[in-house]
Amino acid sequence: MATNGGNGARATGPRCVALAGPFQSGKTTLLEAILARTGAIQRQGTIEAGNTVGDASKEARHHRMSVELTAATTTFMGDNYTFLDCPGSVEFVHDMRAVLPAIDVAVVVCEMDEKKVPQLQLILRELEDKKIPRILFVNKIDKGDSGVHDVLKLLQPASRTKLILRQIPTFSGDIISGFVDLALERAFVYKEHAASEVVPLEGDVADLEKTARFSMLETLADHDDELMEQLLEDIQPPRDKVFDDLTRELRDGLVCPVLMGTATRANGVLRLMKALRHESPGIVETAKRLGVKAGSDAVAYVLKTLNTTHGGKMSIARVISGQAGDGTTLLSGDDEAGRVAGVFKLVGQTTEKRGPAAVGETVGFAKLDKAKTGDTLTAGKQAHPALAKVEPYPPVLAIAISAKERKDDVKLGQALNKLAEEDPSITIEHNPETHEVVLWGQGEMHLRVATERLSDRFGVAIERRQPSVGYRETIRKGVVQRGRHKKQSGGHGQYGDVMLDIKPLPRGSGFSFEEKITGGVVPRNYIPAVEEGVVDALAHGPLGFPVVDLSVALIDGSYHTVDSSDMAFRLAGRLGIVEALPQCQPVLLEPIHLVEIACPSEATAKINALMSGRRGQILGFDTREGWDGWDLVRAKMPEAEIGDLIVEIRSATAGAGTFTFKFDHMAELTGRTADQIIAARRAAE
Ligand SMILES: Nc1nc2c(ncn2[C@@H]2O[C@H](COP(=O)(O)OP(=O)(O)OP(=O)(O)O)[C@@H](O)[C@H]2O)c(=O)[nH]1
Ligand SMILES: [Mg+2]
Repeated sequence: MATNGGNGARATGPRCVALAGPFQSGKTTLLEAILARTGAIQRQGTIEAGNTVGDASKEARHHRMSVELTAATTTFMGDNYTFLDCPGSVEFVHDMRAVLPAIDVAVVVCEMDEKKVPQLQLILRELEDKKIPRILFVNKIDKGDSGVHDVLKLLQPASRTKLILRQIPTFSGDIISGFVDLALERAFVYKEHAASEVVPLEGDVADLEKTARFSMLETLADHDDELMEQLLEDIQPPRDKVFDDLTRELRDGLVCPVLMGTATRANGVLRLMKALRHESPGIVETAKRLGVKAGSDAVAYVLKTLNTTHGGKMSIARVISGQAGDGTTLLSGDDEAGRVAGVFKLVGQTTEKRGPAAVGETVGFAKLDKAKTGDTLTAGKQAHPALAKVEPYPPVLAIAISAKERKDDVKLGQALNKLAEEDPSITIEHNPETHEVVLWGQGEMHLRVATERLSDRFGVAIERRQPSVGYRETIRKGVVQRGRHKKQSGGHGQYGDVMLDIKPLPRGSGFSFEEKITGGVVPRNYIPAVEEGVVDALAHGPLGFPVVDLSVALIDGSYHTVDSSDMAFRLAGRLGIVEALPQCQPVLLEPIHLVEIACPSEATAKINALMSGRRGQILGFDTREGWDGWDLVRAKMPEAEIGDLIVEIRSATAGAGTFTFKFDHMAELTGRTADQIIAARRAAE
């Protein structure tokens, strides 16, 4: 039974811990080390050998990176822990963001690498904003010159809360061979794949320890007056008090403790587990944060829902209150999410059937047909209000896709729905004008993995293309043109005759139709048909694109009492336009968007150059409000140039930069670029 953490007392019961952090920092390797050290697996696999518990999907193995969430449950000193290994790539960040509401604590795995500090900052900000307790784990300290001497100097700028060093490294020559735990005041030497060994704390190391411990205590004392007094009076605070403060200040997000280690050798892993066991909050605190009262009806949060290769659905969920077992019917909002057909313990893709899930546990619920990632599930009649609503970031890159074979069209539609249900950061758009199915996502790899899943998991082979740009055309000059449709073939003929006055309109006006018929030369009832004919013709102008920003007035015409019909007038209207437009100096229009790029300030100059190189018109830049060391660059840019803009922004900002865009206006485009676009359109037709 979980007990209240109180003011520092150890939380108990099942934990749910996210492993987050910048791209490739070693999260999946750390998960592997944790599972090996806690006995959930026999041997620690490696990314290089492709045998880790995380990243078990074909796509992840192939790309050697995490492309989705992995959940794995293990036991440590009698407690149950579920780790959520989150992808580090910004393109898959939604899988991390979606789990945050339901976790007790995040272990943010990072490296002593200046280039990755902006990415670390992004992740820490998200955790800070959502008030999620967090511990930093500085990984890869086996790497030569890991700069670990100055951890705080390098990493503090990434965190708005104070970092506190919980450990200092000890060296043998240039190599880190162990550490001192500053709360325990004990020195350890690392053993490969085994528990570190306690060694005497003496000599220089003891002196270093004193200084480092003092600064740890000073930081803790910022939020504890009693401790501050003890420090001022040179009184050694009791060890329990230090642990209580560490626990409370971590729980309240006042500090971010820093641990370190080497995931590949499982060094520092037991220390991390002990910190989680003794200092991290548990389900009681998390339920409180979410505003869930302890009650009898189960409330659970869907961390991720998956359609497995065998077609079954598995929803990874954490039970926040009550319990849920086989046969429980769960609601999501007012809809039924489904009936639990099996509760599973998850260790990556290995699943093991188990009994009902108790409060705090993270399990797989099978066959919740309607569950989506991020849903709040409730047993009982009354739905619990949503625990969180994590809006995905707006998509930044698109591809147009179609089934390779016509017969797979329906299957493709179903597969796309499933894809979006698993990953809300993918959106699907049907372009009614071009009939394209456009897949929007967070980047190149995100879309590549999405299309790989369509074929591997859902069995639909697809073709991908660049999506069409929303070009239009307009006219620069007016004309009065006659349109006459006359056919005399045997019996009943066809007759429609109109005179159209066509004029350009200001940009953004669209299209207007007016009739100025006098004396009934075109009978009233045929006029709508004329307009329809005009609209038909405007859908496809002489340059190949929809025609906008013009007015058409019906000023004259004639009819035939027997042969005139709606159809004949429609054709006449259409003909008039088709003949008129080439005389009106047609010109191409391209969509221009207002683009806002957020980037670390050191990349601003590069971003400016990048924008100018893509026909962008820089409007200016500002510091990004509330973001130390970041700028916001604003520009107007043609849609055609935005296509893969994100790829270049990311490469200029070590992955940290982002942008948003919104339609601004249509602009005339002439010259070579326009000629090429028109020629390409002709060729495509
Ligand atoms: N030297 C060293 N390399 C490590 C350590 N931990 C991980 N690596 C290597 O770093 C690379 C990335 O490791 P992963 O575990 O996939 O990192 P990740 O954070 O899960 O990566 P993403 O999920 O794609 O962001 C692999 O080549 C690992 O072998 C470590 O402690 N020391
Ligand atoms: Mg990973």
